[in-house]
Amino acid sequence: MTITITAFERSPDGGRGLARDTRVRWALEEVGQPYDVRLISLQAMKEPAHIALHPFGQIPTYEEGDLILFETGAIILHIAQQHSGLLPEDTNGRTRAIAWMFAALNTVEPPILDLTTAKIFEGGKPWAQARLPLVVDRVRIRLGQLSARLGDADWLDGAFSAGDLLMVEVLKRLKISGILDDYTNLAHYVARGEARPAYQRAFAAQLAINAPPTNGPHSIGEVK
Ligand code: GTB
Repeated sequence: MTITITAFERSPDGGRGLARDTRVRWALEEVGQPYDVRLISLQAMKEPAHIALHPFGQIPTYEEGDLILFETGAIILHIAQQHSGLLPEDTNGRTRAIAWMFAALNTVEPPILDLTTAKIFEGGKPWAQARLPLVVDRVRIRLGQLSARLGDADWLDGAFSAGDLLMVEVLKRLKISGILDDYTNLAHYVARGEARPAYQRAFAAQLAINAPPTNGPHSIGEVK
């Protein structure tokens, strides 16, 4: 059955892979599932046709036959449950990997998103400079805890899983701030994730859309 995801017509990050379609692309590449991409403008995201797929008017969405999904956590859990390669076979290991998916999205991502908000969207407010250190502290608390748990392991709980995929996706947003460099094992963890061939393919696919070569025509085979 054909899988179709939605992505920004042109991501504001210019192809750095920070928009959340990248994590869905990565999961699909890890399990070897081909997919189509429907590109959508910021305006079309708020129109009824897209709201019918995504109640909050966001990307990515995921369509597969009768199934329509939104929320990257749900999408990646679905992919991981349908195909081997992203969750362990044993029940306890599988459940722990799912716990790491929730940890990435519920515990680690919120302070990191808050940092983006504080810097980019609230940076000009009169109180921004007073608030920023508090926000940074909350990020550092989570990174310290995560760094202690990861230790010198390659992945969070045995083999690479959907939990690692989401954790790497969440952490990589910090690279530009330099904060991640203070947690060497986490910086290496992110680099390990990004070095996976499946991530490289996912990254290249979004880059082809968001930062196409300027010196001549290019074709994006997957885009419909
Ligand atoms: N919880 C949802 C999920 O995990 O699926 C969050 C989805 C979400 O935030 N989608 C964003 C969106 O559609 C795109 S990824 N935003 C438009 C809107 O809400 O109107 C967030 C994102 C956007 C841009 C960058 N960037 O340019 O660096 C990075 C991340």
